[in-house]
Amino acid sequence: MRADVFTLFPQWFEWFRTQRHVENAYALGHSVEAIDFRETTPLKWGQVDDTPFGGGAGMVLRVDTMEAALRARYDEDPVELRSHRRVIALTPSGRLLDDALATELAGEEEITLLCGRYEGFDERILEHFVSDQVSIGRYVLAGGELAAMVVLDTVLRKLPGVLGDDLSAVEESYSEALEGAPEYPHYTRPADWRGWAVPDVLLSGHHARVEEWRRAQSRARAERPLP
Ligand code: 6GU
Repeated sequence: MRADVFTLFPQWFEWFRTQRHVENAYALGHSVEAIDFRETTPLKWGQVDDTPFGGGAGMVLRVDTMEAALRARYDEDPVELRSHRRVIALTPSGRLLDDALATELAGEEEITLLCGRYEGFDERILEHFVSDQVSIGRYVLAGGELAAMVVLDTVLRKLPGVLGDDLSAVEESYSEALEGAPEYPHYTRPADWRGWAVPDVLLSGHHARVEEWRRAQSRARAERPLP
């Protein structure tokens, strides 16, 4: 996967890259590139945003700035780009990120993530340049950067070879393997701590019974109300 992230804060992604599983993804030929809107803006003094028509608080990312950034990168009219590439705007009101969407994106060779700041994007960006709007939850962040990192974190860990053990990403909370249910509980040594014992079945060495216990736990967790 090649992920391009358009942002006003490309340096934030340098930290993101230092995570073990992101480093692993790079070693396997995947990449995350952060691209600065200011470097291609057609406006003076690196201007990229402006005050909203009609008044109100905050600044809005300009459509001409966005078009220039996308054209410089892809050498194509961004109106066409979105017909053959996922161009994803991170917005608080977008499609909620879940395991199914992460799996879907992990199947793409190339994706583009657009991070807005302040009050967000000029609506014409969303209408004409973007194929998807994605949100990581119903609350507002100061910008799309952290949301983009959340999307990339969950997508990259699904790529084969990125986690130490590929099976880690198969049977986990909300995965198809667990029928969308939360994961079963895990225990490790010590087997007893202050009288808090690990369930006997996990120490039994009986693989089929362990499997059965885990499925039952996972299902029970799916049925009880969220904390
Ligand atoms: Cl994707 N962006 C912003 N700015 N805030 C958010 C979000 C995205 N998802 C939840 N809150």
